[in-house]
Amino acid sequence: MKITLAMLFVLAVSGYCTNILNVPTVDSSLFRVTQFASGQPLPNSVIRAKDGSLLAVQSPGFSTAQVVRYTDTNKDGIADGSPTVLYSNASGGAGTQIKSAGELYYIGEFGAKSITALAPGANAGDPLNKVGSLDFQYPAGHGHPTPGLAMRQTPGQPGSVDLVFNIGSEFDSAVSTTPVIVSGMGMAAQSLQGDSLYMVTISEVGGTPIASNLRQVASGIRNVYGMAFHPTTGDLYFADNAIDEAGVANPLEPPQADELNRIPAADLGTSVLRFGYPNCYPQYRTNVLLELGSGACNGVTTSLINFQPQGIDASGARSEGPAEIAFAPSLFPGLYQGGVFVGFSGGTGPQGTNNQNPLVFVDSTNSLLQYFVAPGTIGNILGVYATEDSLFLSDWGGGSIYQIQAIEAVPEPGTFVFGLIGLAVVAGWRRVR
Ligand SMILES: [Ca+2]
Ligand SMILES: [Ca+2]
Ligand SMILES: [Ca+2]
Repeated sequence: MKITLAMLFVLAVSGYCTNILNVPTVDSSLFRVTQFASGQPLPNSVIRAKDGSLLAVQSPGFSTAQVVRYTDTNKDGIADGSPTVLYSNASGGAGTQIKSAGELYYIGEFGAKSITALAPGANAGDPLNKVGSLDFQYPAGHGHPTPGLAMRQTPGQPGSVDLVFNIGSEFDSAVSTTPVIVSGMGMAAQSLQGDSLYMVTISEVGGTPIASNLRQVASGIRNVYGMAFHPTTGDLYFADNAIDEAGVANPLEPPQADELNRIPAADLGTSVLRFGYPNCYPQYRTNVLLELGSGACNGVTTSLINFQPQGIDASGARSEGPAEIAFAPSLFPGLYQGGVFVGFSGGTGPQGTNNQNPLVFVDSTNSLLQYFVAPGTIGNILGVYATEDSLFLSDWGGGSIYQIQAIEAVPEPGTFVFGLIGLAVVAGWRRVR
């Protein structure tokens, strides 16, 4: 196959970009990176539909929650033009995540304070129809009313899915006092505690979601947004947003480090593990477990790893505010197998720019932590989603979706002369088969 200068020019201007990877920590020759979509209103989260298209939650004006559909017919990592709107709720407020483990999709609607169930139509491009919702009543001034979601098929119950969601903390660094009320999907109103994760089983048989068996699965969390089930063990991993710093300027750093935690599959729904907030937590920068009060750490399940600054320098770059997480694509190189990618929304540093917004990789032993995309590279990495061979990053503030695809095989020797763009081209064309 002959690659012409004209082709290279087209690629150069049409979204191929290897520069968001944290080179040389990351070997960029192992990946094809493309700007899948750009100029979009606050893209937040994506999921692969059954027909291979990509559904994304976007939020025009931070007021309307939408699900839009992208296709990439030639599989070059760049969407086929503007997406199609499949669902739009003008009173939904900003959308958060989109998840599915069966036939229905579930999205978080931050403004409506709902988790909304959407049914696909007969054809992949048909509108999504709202068929139910869980509706939350938060006390005024509640600090963390943001729905984070994880889903799995219910073990031993065909046609049912388990939905895990967070009830974040009412305050920044104190125990929540006012219950949150939930109702919907056939459930009468029930009181939920802040600082907690809950799981509910939802039957999708017949197309209308019916919820049951609502139970608390964790306490002592502050604000969990990113959650994912391990693809082989079924353990639930989640990132917890730590107690905030008092100000944005160094040396005012947060007291607590953001955490990666785990609930073993055997404990999920059978016991309520405690994770320490607000009185037992790892100190920022030192990892020292702080125990505020006698016995505060008794029985606490400690974090797997804490998100500490990596090679911090005068720039103040670091990670702050974990968002979605995803286990590594199964076709990513060996180093990444079994590991977790964690997006960070970041925050404005003392330099006036967001330099706390990396994509962090944690390896399968929870010992290696590295920036896969360095702080300050793109906007707010709220969305991280894995397919078999790709990570999709939703850059909320930057309005873009990126695809990072593994280049699976060693390319033929002749293709080396084309450099990185050449490799990307070859990988893209091979994939069209
Ligand atoms: Ca394309
Ligand atoms: Ca925080
Ligand atoms: Ca904790």
